[in-house]
Amino acid sequence: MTETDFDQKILGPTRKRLLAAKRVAALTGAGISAESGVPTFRGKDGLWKQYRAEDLATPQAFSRDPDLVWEWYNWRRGLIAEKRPNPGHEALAALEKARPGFTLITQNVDGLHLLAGSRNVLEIHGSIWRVRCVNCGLRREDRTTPLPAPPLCPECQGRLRPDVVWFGESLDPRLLESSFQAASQAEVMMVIGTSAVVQPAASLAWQAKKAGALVIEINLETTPFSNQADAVLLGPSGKILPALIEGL
Ligand code: BJW
Ligand code: ZN
Repeated sequence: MTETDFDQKILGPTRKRLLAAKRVAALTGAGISAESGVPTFRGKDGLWKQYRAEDLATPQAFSRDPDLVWEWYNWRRGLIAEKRPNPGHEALAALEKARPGFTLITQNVDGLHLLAGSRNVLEIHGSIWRVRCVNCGLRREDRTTPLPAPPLCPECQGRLRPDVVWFGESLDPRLLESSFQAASQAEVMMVIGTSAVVQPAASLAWQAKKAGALVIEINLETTPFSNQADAVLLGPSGKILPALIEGL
């Protein structure tokens, strides 16, 4: 199939529905940042192939060895600091400008959606650019890279941790509530660059489908959600998203 065929036969009908919808939502995962050079978690070159989540992304790991956890987060902060949003992030920022009823739910902690100009962003797994005190709860942005490991709270000298959601931890109930609301009310839901295996984030895709949205999945490969999607667009999000919003 030529690129024009793909555009007309595959994207055409989906684009029409997307452009006609007033309430649109998107759930993004690590795949949307892959073309910016940010490593994904699963798959052949994913972080979990090289590192054990149990050693680095659980509250138990942080209690056991905060220096090790901070070493890993400092490495990732240094890597992400140099990355720029790609055309996939930019297309979603443009969609928000054209459709004020657009909600972007992201599992990503890299901040690249905000850097691309998206404003209505629910960062449900937190942000790698914020720190939080395990003792007094102080939370603030800190882009110093690297941070001294382990950094201490300026208010109470307690230990600071990355303000991200680790396995076994609850997501912020307000963010989760807003996300389920957006998924339930969306006429069109896009599920982009996520393996759709981590809960409760993945269930947002199922929720949108259950509530009657047209669900468009964009991924390099199929996922456990694909057979529920109304359209599965296989390819890089940095190419598909700009094509999808053309004519906005
Ligand atoms: C492209 C592309 C391109 C590539 N274009 N596409 C058993 C059953 C059900 C649930 C559980 C269970 N056992 C435990 C749980 C709960 C657990 C869970 O879901 N585990 C599953 C893995 C089984 N969930 C939790 O613990 C959550 N909390 C919770 O449930 O609280 C209640 C509770 C409390 C106590 C006990 C039990 C429940 C919290 C989850 C937190 C996840 N945290 C992380 C780390 C964040 C911080 C950090 O970054 O450091 O979040 S893990 C990691 O996975 C990260 C991601 O946000 C998340 C999702 O990954 P994502 O984004 O989907 O990335 P990948 O790499 O998986 O996929 C990339 C995709 O992109 C692939 O499909 C590629 O094909 C595609 N792609 N290039 C388009 N160019
Ligand atoms: Zn403190």
